[in-house]
Amino acid sequence: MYMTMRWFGTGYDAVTLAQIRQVPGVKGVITTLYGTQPGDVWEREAIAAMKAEVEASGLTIAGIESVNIHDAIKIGESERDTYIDHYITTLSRLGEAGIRLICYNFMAVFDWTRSDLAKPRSDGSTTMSYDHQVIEPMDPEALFKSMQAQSQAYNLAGWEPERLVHIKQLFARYQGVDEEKLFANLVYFLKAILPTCEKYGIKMAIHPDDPAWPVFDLPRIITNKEQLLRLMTAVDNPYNGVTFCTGSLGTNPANDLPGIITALKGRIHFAHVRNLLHTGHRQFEECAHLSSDGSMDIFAIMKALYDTGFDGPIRPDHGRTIWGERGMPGYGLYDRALGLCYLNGLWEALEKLTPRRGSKA
Ligand code: DNO
Repeated sequence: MYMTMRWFGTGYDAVTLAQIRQVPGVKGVITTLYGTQPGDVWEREAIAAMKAEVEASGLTIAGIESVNIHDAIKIGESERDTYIDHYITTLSRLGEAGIRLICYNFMAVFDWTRSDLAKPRSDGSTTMSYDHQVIEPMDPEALFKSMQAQSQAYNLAGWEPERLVHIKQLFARYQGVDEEKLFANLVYFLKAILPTCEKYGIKMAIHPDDPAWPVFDLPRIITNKEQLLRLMTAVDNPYNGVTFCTGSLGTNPANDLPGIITALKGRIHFAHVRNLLHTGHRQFEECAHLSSDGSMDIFAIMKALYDTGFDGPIRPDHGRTIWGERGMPGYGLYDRALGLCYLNGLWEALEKLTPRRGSKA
């Protein structure tokens, strides 16, 4: 595995590359051109500047999270081919810059959803949490406003204000897009872009839906093992792969995370590893990465990744807000750095206990 941290870019992230460089074992960052909108063609100069800045800090760009997908592609509207062409141009430019991993999602309207971005925990930290009973009766616009209000004035990934001011129209455009249609649109998109991915060696890694059930009756197509395998089979190409996000798939306690990792062997191109505490039906809070702080067996997850030969980028995911840090909800430095060290420790133990053939351990 290749240890990374997510970094949102200068001007967007409270954490600096210099700080990330000092976290033990970090080799690269996962970043994006945060100022771009879904559908934009990324400028070569902007890609080059992003790369130069990261490399000057002694790190690499291990992948992009995300190159977001325009709603016309998800909905299957007539302009989708134009936006797919834009996506292909962006992919080619990223490929020319040596970038080989793209994380994206195919969620309708909203990216990840939470009811509270700063819920106090008994350990004195605050954390992001979700309660379906709070979300479901809300008006989608109210949810958007509540996420904005709690964002500490940061731009939250996937909650671009530019797009979401048109939330009513967006919902109307998704009328009639059921799960089958959304899935077919995803397959159409992947088939169109994969020749470019093959040309540059770019691995596409779909991020699962977060949470793993429908919100506001919008269709959800990437929530469990069956759906992931269906996608892997429908576009059976090694460049069509998965971001294995424990925090998203793990929202549903019925998902056997190590089992899904085993089933996806060879198709997991990127891993987000973090823990959650289930607090009720469709209710959870984010906790420390340590297994005993939440509901997941993080050792078993890391072991499944190790045993299936995972060798892609991995990153700690959302952290609690601790030690008085002020930062983007879920993306402060301190708790993610603690999580990262724990993941490194588990991996070192796995390597030393069961060396892989050819491994240095
Ligand atoms: C939230 C993230 C998501 C994720 C996208 C991937 O913290 O997990 O915003 O990056 O869904 O496209």
